[in-house]
Amino acid sequence: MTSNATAAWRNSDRNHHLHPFTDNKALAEQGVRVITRADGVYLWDSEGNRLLDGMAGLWCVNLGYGRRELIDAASRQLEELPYYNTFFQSATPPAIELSAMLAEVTPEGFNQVFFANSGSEANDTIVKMVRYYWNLLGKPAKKTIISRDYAYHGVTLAAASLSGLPAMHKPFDLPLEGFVHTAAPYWYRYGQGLTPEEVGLATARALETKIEELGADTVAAFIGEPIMGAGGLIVPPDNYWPEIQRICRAHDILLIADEVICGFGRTGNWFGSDTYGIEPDFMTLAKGLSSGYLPISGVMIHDRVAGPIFEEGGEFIHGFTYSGHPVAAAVALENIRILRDEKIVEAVGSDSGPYLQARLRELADHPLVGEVRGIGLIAGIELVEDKAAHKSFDPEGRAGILCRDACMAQGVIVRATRDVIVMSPPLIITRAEIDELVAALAKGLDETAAAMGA
Ligand code: PXG
Repeated sequence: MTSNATAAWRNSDRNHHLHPFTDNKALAEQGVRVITRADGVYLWDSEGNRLLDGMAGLWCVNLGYGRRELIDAASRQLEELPYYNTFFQSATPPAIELSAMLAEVTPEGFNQVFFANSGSEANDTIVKMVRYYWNLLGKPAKKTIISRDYAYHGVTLAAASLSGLPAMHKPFDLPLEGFVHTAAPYWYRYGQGLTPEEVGLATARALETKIEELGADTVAAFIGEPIMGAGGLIVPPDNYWPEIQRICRAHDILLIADEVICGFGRTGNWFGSDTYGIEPDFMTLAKGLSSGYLPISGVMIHDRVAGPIFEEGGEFIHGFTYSGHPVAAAVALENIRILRDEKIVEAVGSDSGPYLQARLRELADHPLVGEVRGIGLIAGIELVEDKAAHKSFDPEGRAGILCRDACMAQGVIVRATRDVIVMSPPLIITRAEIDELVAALAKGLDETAAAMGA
């Protein structure tokens, strides 16, 4: 039975609310799910259903829901000083303390941060900083930024241009000029008959070929997620990032690690760059920076590139009203303290991460499962029509949605991207909760196989 409150919410939502990444006409017919409260790894909807949140919201609620210290940090800061900006030669204590804390927890050589409010804004900021940097160095011809097919870097004009998903480009006349894409290190899709290392090397070398085609004197930067998230949980072979690193250095091209999903413990280290040995010039931070409790993002600027920007740039004519918002910064600061003091990242690396990965690999023999991949608390299961041939379903997407919906019917939220089922649960998930997630997946896979006639 749908309650009166739920019916009224559905009606208002249908009439007034345009949802992101949603077929709004189809949603209006179906009626929205209203999430009303949460605790730990669980959400409750307005009908009283309990849902295990296997996605940590949208890859962001790293500490889980209802952490008292985060709530208190926000309320204390709201009372003390709810807003002041970081323009006008001003700053607030939380913004200052957070910048020092970030210099401490990010890899060696990252000592400066620029604050924004979303991953998209941070990536947009990096695009401007890259142009600013090469203009300052007297190399204004270095403009093109190379990204990858399947990349997700956000939705503003520049961030969507960096993204490598055709559906994000076509309706909006993107990508903008100066944004090009190269192959992703997608072994399962490209690697029939090849080892992961062969695909790692070949896809990294594809970047070098692209640079040589364009001319290194016109290429400004390369951007990548350490593990690609929204594009289908693409885990790079171990030799991929070292080769990318070598190529960027050899051609004097800046390297940007988009840590929006991988940052703050997801892969079992503080950053995906630690896991894969990447030494970027810029890092994009968002999502797990505040466990999603309030919007805040950051651009970390390495000492290698900070010099010209600080010393020679003059006025940096860029910034948002809410850059370094004191309440969001206070929550982020407390969030990082908890991650550090409770050794949560270490636990993902040594306990919950390996446990999730091992349990998921028990599903690898299922007739629908082409590949189980992931590290730490990020994972993907690629569903295929023919395991031996690595053959995807055609058209793609139906198996993923069936499996996602079958999990949802059991009270477990996972996400389907194409036919890849992806997971990124809160980092505080217990072994028992992981068992609940995996049990739902096992049943969801069986139901999907039956529905697909496999
Ligand atoms: N970089 C990466 C790697 C992301 O995953 C962004 C940048 C943009 O962040 P904002 O805060 O502007 O959304 C993201 C965001 C999905 C999904 O369906 C993924 C994201 C956002 C919304 C949906 O998996 N990632």
